[in-house]
Amino acid sequence: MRKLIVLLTAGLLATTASADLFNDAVGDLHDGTGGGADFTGFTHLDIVSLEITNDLTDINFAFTLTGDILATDWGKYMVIIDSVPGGDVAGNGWGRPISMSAGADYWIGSWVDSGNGAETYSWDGAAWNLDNATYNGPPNDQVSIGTTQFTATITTPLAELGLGIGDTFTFDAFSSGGGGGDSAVDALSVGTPSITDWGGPFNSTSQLSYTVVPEPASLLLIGLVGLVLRRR
Ligand SMILES: [Ca+2]
Ligand SMILES: [Ca+2]
Ligand SMILES: [Ca+2]
Repeated sequence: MRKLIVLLTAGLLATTASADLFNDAVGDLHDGTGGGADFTGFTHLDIVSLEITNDLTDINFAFTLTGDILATDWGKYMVIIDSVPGGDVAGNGWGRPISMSAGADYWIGSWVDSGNGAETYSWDGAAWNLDNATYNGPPNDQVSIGTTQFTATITTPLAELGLGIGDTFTFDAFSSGGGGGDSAVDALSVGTPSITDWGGPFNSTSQLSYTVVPEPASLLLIGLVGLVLRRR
């Protein structure tokens, strides 16, 4: 029994440690060659990675950037999600020139300036609706953002993205500037420049996916209960 538990625990640690970190190339911003904008000085827009984690109620999207996001104080960090059939094939919650042609269903937009903030949106089949914002009062304030010098982490309940344990969704993540028409200066799904000028556009054909897992403690408990039942 003890050996089984040890094996089970080791297996769980192995599976939970790997699948949730999505790396991007470093230095993959357009450098102005052939025209357009030179983004290479904006290292706080250069995505290094996105780490996704969840517990039984919440999901966290943690961006790591090459440059100091606090010193620059104007970066925008966004996540687009395709989790159910249908969706918006041409746009997103912020009306930016960014799309996911497979059909986007949810959008998270965040900003690391003006005291930081974040919003979540959902597509209702005809339009994008703002569901939560850090500046709203309850119950429409179910999103938060935490920052360090090189990271921005957005947290929202799974339910606010229509997700439950066991669900798998496709996603992409982006950085951008403060102009309403600014596109995906960096996209997690591609390791080469995603756009050559601020206006883009960028359409994501991302194959990145994440499965909402039970938290390790719950998994272990389920496993142990299973073992006990089997032994009986
Ligand atoms: Ca990058
Ligand atoms: Ca969809
Ligand atoms: Ca990229």
